[in-house]
Amino acid sequence: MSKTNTNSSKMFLSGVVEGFYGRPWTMEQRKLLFKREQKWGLNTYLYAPKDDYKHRMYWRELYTREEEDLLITLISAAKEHNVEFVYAISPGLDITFSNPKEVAALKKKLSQVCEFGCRSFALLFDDIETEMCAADKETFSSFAHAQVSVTNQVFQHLQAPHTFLFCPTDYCAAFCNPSVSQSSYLHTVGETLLPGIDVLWTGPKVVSKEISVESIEEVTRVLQRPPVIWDNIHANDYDPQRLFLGPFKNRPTELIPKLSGVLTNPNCEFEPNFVAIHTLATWCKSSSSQKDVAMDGEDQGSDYNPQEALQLALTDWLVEFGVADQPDVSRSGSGRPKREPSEEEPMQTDEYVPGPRENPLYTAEPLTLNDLTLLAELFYLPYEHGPTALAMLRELHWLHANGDAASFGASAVDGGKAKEWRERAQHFDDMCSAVVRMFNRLSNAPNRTILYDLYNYICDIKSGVSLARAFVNSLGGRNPPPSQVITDDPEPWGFRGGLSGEFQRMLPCHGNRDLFRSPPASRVYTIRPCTPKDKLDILRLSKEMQSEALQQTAFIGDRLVEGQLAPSKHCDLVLEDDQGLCGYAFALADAKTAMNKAQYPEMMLRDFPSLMTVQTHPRVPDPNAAKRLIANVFSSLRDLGSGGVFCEIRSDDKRMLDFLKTLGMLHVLKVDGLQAGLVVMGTKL
Ligand code: GDL
Repeated sequence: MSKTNTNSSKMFLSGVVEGFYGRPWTMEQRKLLFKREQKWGLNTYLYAPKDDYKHRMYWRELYTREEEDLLITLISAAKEHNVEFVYAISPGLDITFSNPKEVAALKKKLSQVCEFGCRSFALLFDDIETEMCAADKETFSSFAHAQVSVTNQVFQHLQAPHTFLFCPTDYCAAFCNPSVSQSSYLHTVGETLLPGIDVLWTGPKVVSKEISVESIEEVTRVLQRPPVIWDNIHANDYDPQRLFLGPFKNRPTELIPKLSGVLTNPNCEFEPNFVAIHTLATWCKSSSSQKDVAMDGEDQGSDYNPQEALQLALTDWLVEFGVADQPDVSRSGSGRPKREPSEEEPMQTDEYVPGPRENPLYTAEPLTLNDLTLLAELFYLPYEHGPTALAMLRELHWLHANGDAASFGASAVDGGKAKEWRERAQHFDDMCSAVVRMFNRLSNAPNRTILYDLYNYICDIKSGVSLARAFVNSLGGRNPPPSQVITDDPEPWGFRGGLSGEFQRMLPCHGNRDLFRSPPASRVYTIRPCTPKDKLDILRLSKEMQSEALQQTAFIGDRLVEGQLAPSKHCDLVLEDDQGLCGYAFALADAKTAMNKAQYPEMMLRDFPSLMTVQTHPRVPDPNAAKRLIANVFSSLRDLGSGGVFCEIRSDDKRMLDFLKTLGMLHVLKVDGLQAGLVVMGTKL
């Protein structure tokens, strides 16, 4: 694709930046990328693998003869496919900008790559210390001046490279101090970087949810040139559990004539980038960009539709899954044996043919477009789950919050609720089955290379979904399969995530980010330890929330609120808003210490040894405030070694029951022999 841009006659750069941390792609993968880029109309590849030794850490080192051969082959492969190979170097970790020897080393390295046939270059200063060394401070008035000085010298040394890119240290709006328009760093870059050099920009953030036309106009003014977008929308190097298979999205195509290019820095795994790159290509080809050039910017709207672009990409990807391959048999195992039966000589092969009363041979079900759509929806975009994933989360949340309806049934109203619960549980189960089916078909797909790149992720989601399904079954009174039961001595997949998972679970807000469900909080709340001065306010809130009738039964939790029992360490928190105290949560790590008789069954206390009492005033509309309060207490209980916690609720305290169910952090426990008028809700920690 060679598209002109309204600002200059330069080619609009479109394609891929291999700019992520971790294992770089192989030469073969890069060649396949060039082939695909050409087929889809993309024109640029920026070579910038962060963890390649000679790109960043040992940037001064020249390439050996063997490396030279590999790079020459790669650069000419790009040329064969009409893809501009841009060689990037990241000297920022340790370069002394003011030392001429350092600048000479940089020039020498790039000259070497020039000899390999490369005509386009980039200097990257992302992700480095912003403090200059003493020697540089003596020479340059600012970090921007230091970077620009070296970049301009290198640019001139290379004598009119096709493309030359500069990645600033402040490469997104969030990094600019105090703002894009007032950033002295960006102003220096804009004013002093030579006009032939383009600047890379990731948008409002490192991983930008949206990139608006206004934001690009603003940065263009400061940089005095339209930027080339380095798009991290599909990058997954920051989280080993995430993969992004959703479409290129939330970048209006009206941006195209206002940019110098867009390069996507996608997932670390090569094969799953089929969607990221295919949909970017569709975006670049969309009519709004063509029209803008052809029709004098007349706004006719865009014909880019992310959903349609995704379907186009998945349709093409499905074909790839069907292509049998044998990825490096010597290293990674055996290829799939051919099993086409021959009618003429059936007995001359070594193939096993089952007898009449033996097991039939296993035949793999073919993967479908629906399977791939489901896969993409489960691994969608950084700020958005796909529609099916969202529906599964919503259903699970509802089934959990209304878990007690599963055992209703006496009255007509209850019966209706129970019916709804069972129907929705069945629907949830069906959605889980579809995930497992998709996993099985993917595992049997002939293309093992794609499968192996996806395997860890699909295995992880299958296990996550299976656990959720077992949980819903147990809420509904159906037994989960034995392997999924959460016991005192679980298998390692019952406590997922390793040490990092442990850390996450201990952080107060883990699991309550509600990134995809709740609107952002509109008021400011404080959660702090309770002090003796809070006592009256706590009692007032507690009394206000309970009617006279409700106060007749005395619970352990009441003794915590009234101060007759001391809460465990760090398990006494209050919630405050601008009007004062509006909530509290107290807990006892070992509830047994407060019991003078066998008030609760031993079985229950083994699983849920701790007790919590919680209250928030109805003037707090944001459930997240209460969630955070409770999550903090859970975290302290975990620190004290507790594996579970329960709350006592009066069965006629509908407000509290509804409130706790809405939070979705506790579920009603079915406990035999509870005193009348008491409901207990609990959760494992
Ligand atoms: C970054 C890094 C990039 C990394 C990405 C996502 C730029 C300019 N640099 O900040 O190498 O892959 O985040 O983690 O984006």
